[in-house]
Amino acid sequence: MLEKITVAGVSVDTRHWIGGKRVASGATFTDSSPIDGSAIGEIARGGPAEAEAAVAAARAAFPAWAATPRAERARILHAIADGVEKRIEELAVVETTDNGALLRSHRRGVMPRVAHNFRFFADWLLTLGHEDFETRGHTNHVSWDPAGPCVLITPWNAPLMLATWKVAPALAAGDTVVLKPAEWSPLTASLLADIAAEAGLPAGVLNVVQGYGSEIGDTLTSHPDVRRISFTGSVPTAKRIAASAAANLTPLSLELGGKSPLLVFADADLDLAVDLAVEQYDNAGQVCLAATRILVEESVAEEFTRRFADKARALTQGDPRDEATDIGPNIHPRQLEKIDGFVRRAVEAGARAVVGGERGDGQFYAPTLLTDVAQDSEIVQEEVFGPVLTLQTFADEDEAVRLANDTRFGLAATLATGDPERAERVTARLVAGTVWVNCFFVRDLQAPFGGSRQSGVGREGGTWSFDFYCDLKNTVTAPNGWSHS
Ligand code: TXE
Repeated sequence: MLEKITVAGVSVDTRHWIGGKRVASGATFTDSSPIDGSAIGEIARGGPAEAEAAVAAARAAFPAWAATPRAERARILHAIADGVEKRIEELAVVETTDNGALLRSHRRGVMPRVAHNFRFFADWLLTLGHEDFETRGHTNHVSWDPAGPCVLITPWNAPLMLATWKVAPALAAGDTVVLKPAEWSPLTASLLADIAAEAGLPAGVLNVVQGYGSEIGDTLTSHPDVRRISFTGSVPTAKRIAASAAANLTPLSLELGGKSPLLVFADADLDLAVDLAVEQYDNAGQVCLAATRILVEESVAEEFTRRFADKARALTQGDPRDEATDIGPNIHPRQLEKIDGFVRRAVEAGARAVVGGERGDGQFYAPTLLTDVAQDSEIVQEEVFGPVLTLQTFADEDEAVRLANDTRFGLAATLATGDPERAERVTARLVAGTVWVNCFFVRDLQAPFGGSRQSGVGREGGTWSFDFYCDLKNTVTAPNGWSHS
């Protein structure tokens, strides 16, 4: 195994990062690019031994990091953000090569947001006030104590973005971290380890272990020294992690999938509604928040569908490094098989592909819109995680809400309506962690983020992140302090 590989001109270390050192494994796995299916390189394939070593390193580094003054922790987080900003171009090209998402959005949107994740939680840490109050002359002092080593397990659809929006608050809180990136997109986590070390983050505070979740995951998630587990990924894996964490009752934050609705009312600005719908193909549909179920009021359904189809057919699919590309490839041949299977079974069950409905060359799937789908069908109920949307109609507000809420998920919902009162009424009845009204994907780190039902457990963002990554402690002191008189 080569210790370092060159990816789009950038040198990337393929080994784990444990206790401030690069560590190889005997075994490796091949990382491939979704752009053309070519092999990028061999990556260290961790197992229980590396998981143990990483947790031990995080445990050893914890007391000193937890005791580091907040201002110093914040300074180092800002230095990491500086490092990210200096390497935006490198991070963007490596991420695009690794996961196939658009280079232009990595360059201009995602990587600047990665830096912002560190700055935001560094600043928020400094505003986090201890609280004092009195009970019958006794003082209560509520403090935010660092919790300990955290295991952070992340997916491939937005690798560095999702990793850092866990890593940054955990480090800010004074916790130490074992990060396990997805095996389909392992590279930018390795670059983050370099950046953090250059920024002066002490050895062992951030550890990165590579490998298959099925081989390394259980050791991490059942480990008695791990104090928090934050996971973004699929529902079945989340259930497995929850079962494994139950051994030690380790607190979990789970950000899972969705089957979010876009509700288009007849009073909506139809052009806006069409734009919101087309936006759901972003990242080739591999977005947990995507509103993949379009629900349209009957009276405007035909016109909406016509305008949507025109726009969707005009999208450019191709090389994600090309500025003109709207939709890149899907992450992996297995994901493509999965998408194709969903669409084929839906069509066999009577669905009609108004747009797309088939694979393209290589790892591309044509942006697809399916109509004539039943509410209880697989295609309406299950997350596809590809550029596949369904369209259903509704007669009135009650039916819209009933259809919108009728899945086992509750991550997000988007409304297109020209009536503010309707927006308020409908929003109040929707089961969703985030509701967007006449907009989509506007995210602020101050806001709580997470899902209801099987879309997740817990919320992260702003104070909610510190709620999760800290142990809250209430200290009660007697009225006369230390003396008995
Ligand atoms: O997810 P997994 P996969 C959904 C989406 C997609 C499906 C499958 O529907 O089609 O999940 O994707 C690690 N212990 N989402 O198979 O398995 C794994 O190594 C500990 C939605 O890639 O959940 C990776 O790092 N960890 C989602 C991470 O879990 C384990 C984003 C996610 O992989 C593990 C991704 C184990 N036993 C997929 N097994 C979203 N919410 O945005 C695997 N992992």
